[in-house]
This record gives sequence, C-alpha cells and structure tokens, in this order.
Amino acid sequence: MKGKSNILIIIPTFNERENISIIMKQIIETISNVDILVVDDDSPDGTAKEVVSFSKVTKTKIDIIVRKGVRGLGSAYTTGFKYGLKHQYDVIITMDADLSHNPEHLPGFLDAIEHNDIVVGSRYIKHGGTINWRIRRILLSWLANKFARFVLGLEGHDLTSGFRAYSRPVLETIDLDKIKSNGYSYLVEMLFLTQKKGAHITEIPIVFYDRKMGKSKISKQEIYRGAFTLLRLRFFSHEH
Ligand SMILES: Nc1nc2c(ncn2[C@@H]2O[C@H](COP(=O)(O)OP(=O)(O)OP(=O)(O)O)[C@@H](O)[C@H]2O)c(=O)[nH]1
Ligand SMILES: [Mg+2]
Repeated sequence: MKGKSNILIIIPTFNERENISIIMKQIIETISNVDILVVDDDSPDGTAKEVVSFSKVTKTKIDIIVRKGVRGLGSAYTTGFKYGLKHQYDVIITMDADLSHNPEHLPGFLDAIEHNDIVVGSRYIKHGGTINWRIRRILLSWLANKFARFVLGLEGHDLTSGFRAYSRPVLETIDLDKIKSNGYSYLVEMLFLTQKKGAHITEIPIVFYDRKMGKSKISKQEIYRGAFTLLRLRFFSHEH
C-alpha cells in the first residue's frame, strides 16, 4: 500500500520526456517519504505518458495533472499549490524537471523549513553556484535579481530560483488566484506577496546545473514581461 506522507514535490513540465523519470528516480532515492505531483501542459513529446509508466513501477505516490489548452510556469505552480493545499500537505517543494535542481539538496530544505515559512535554493550565496551556464545566462540572471531586489526591496539573493520549499500556512496567507505573473516573475511575485505578509524566508545554497537534454523555454519576450511585472508590483501593489 502506498503510504501518504505530508511532503509534496511539485514538478512543472513542458516537453521533459527525457528528464522526468530520471529526476523522479533521483528524488525517491534521496528521500523516501514524499509524494510527487507533475503538472504538465499537455506536452507534445509525451511527458505525461512517461510519468504514468514510471508511476506504475514505484511505490511512491505519483500523480499528474495534465492541463489542456493552457501554458505557463506560473499558473502550473498555482495548480500544484492548490492540489497540495487540498490534500493537506504540510511541506510543498517545487523543482524543475530538467536535472538543474539536484535532489541531494532536499534534506537541507526539509531541515530549514522546520523553522521557516519559505526556503529558497540560492545560487548567489556562499557555497551556491551555477555549473555550465553560459555567461549571457549568468549575467541575465544576476541582473534580474539585482533589479528585483532594488525595485521591490526584497531581501533574498536568488529571487528567481524555482527550487523552493513552502510550508502550508504561508501558502494559505495569500490569494493564489491574484498572482498575475505567469513566467519567472511568478517566483518573484510570490516572495513579494509573502514577505509583505511577514513570512520568514531563508536561503540555502544550491549548485545549479545547466540543462543537458530538452529545450529551454525562456524567451526575450519573457524577460521584458518579467521586468514590467516587477514595476507593476512596485507601483500597483495595493491590488493585493
Ligand atoms: N507546466 C509547465 N511547465 C513549464 C512551462 N515552462 C517551463 N516549464 C517547466 O518549468 C521548469 C523550468 O523551466 P526551464 O525551461 O528549465 O527554464 P530555465 O531553467 O530558466 O531554462 P533552461 O533550463 O535553460 O531551459 C522545467 O521543469 C520546465 O519543464 C510551462 O509553460 N508549463
Ligand atoms: Mg531549466
């Protein structure tokens, strides 16, 4: 029988067929008592089929939500968070599918979430880093973080990192449907909203590996939209 644990790992996916089973296997080998939810946006490459096949050969509870006719990392997170809240998980972790987020860090997240509301895996603090990232990506990410810190007065150093742990109560303090960002800026908006509510947010160092398989989804349009979102949050945050 599959025992229900109170830790959920959410993995948003779009065309990650080559990576998804590898990451799920690594997660299960690192921490045994977790459930996994994949939120897939009807990937044409058959990611969902791969998830279902894998779920049949493991004891770990693996669920998948396939969203049809919608796309977006942010709204995929929201779908996952709502599932996590509905099913009474105490700790909800988000991870990328593309093997950039090393499951070896998971025990560190679980330790830190005991005393914090949100734990962010940070590339930009001591002992954190990026491996195989092209200089353009490093610069872009660094700049985005500086900009977000400056514009929004956020305390973290890696505000766009998607490797995070949330305690259930902190997700209950905000109205997930009001988060308007739907890309990387969703991650910044989440920190902005929770920090305003007085959440205890901490960072732990992670080493981030560049994706080896599958395609990147980041676009120029996404970057400009992200910058615009931060300005909207700064000047129109009374909406929340
Ligand atoms: N459900 C869903 N997941 C997405 C979407 N866009 C990206 N993802 C997933 O979100 C995670 C992060 O996206 P990535 O494409 O790796 O973004 P990135 O790390 O900034 O860029 P690269 O690693 O260079 O590709 C991965 O697991 C993606 O499959 C989307 O529109 N919907
Ligand atoms: Mg990636």
